[in-house]
Amino acid sequence: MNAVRADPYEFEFDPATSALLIIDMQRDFVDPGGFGEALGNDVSHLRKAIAPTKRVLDAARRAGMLVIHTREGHRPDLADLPRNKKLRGRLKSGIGDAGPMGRILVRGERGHGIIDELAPIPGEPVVDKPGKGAFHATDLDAMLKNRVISQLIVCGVTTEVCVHTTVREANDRGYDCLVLEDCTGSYFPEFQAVGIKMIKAQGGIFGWVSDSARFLEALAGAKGTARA
Ligand code: C5J
Repeated sequence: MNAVRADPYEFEFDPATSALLIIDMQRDFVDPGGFGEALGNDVSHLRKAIAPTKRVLDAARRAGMLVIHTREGHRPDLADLPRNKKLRGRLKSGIGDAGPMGRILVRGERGHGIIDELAPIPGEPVVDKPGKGAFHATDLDAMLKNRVISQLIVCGVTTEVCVHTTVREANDRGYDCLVLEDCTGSYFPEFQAVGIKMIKAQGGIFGWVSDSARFLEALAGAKGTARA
């Protein structure tokens, strides 16, 4: 086993049974001019996660680890959009409406796509999820079980929403999650701080927290067990 320096204690992992899970690094959340910014959010808080996530992504690819990307969004006919999600926020322009980068959070639209810096490459599954959690109404659990994955290295946005929901879902399904703090982001610095704290509180109630540098150090020294 290899160990990453982490809180509340070291995270032991095997690259062959671990996957890098990158949550919702989509233009509409992260890029200037997208839906997130149109709602009045400062996307620079999220953009800080791009460079460290890219370093982790490159290293995971080199190590032969499974890499999975997720995107939050809906069918063009919006048949999978719950009414409460459509109505929430009383927005003038909400999900399914015309937005700055195409129809907001609709699959196939530019804003729904993953940012160029972290674009998936052939062979990397992309999970389209209609909810906040990556396990709800998706085949993520089956994909992980079929590949005998038991540990998730988690990056992405936003920390207190889709990252948290996914980590909680994963934890309840028996996966150990290591969240890389500098590879996550929230529009609200106070939510970022407390969201990260909550994961590792009480002996790691939802999982472990580390950062990209510590994970890269551990991966560089990892025993050669990754899949081909
Ligand atoms: C949100 C997400 N915040 N990916 N989505 O609606 O966290």
